[in-house]
Amino acid sequence: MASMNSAKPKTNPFQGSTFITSAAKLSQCLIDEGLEVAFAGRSNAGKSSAINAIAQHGKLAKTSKTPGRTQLINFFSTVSEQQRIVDLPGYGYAKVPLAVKRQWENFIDAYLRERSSLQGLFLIMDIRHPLTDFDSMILSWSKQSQLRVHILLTKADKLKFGAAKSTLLKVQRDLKDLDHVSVQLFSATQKMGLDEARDKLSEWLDIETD
Ligand SMILES: Nc1nc2c(ncn2[C@@H]2O[C@H](COP(=O)(O)OP(=O)(O)OP(=O)(O)O)[C@@H](O)[C@H]2O)c(=O)[nH]1
Ligand SMILES: [Mg+2]
Repeated sequence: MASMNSAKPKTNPFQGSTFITSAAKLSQCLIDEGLEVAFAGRSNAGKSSAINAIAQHGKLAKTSKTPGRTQLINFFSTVSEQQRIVDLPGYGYAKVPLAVKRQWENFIDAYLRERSSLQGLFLIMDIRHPLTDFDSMILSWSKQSQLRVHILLTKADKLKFGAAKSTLLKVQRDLKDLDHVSVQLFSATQKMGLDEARDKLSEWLDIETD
């Protein structure tokens, strides 16, 4: 019998992910077929970096030190164009003109409400600022809409491990009554939590893993 120690490293089903298209309004989105998981969160939280880390592709989704960089909804194909990851523009970035901000936010709202292929949300939070008002709003909306949410507490490398772990426990405690929500630690730079995030995405996108 093969020993446990001989287990090969897991293969990454997201490694071949490619950009498909961007949309600035709902009518420009891809046909609403197949399965999608969208990455949502405050501006600058680390959504695009998380997608790149999961796909092991540094430049798949554009990242930036300047908040508000992702202004369009970007669609990525994973193992097929029917199993997609979607990078949403960040919520709540104050420095864009109010009219532009409203326009993005209406667009994200419409996408979240109307998209039938949406299987669940990856909600990205900077571990140093978890559960902002925006995050709480998304969580209560997702409960009403019966949409699953998986939270990545990202930039975990910015805290000592003990502090990161206690933030994880606190967030889990705060959300213990929400059974549609799960939470994990993550760091795009330290490649922490990748297997756990990939397993959840694979489950939601119906991708076979080894
Ligand atoms: N230390 C550290 N920095 C990170 C991590 N993830 C993202 N960053 C940094 O945080 C900044 C924002 O990252 P993005 O991935 O562009 O954030 P975003 O949520 O896509 O931002 P918007 O598209 O503007 O909403 C960049 O400077 C990243 O390098 C992480 O895990 N650790
Ligand atoms: Mg982004």
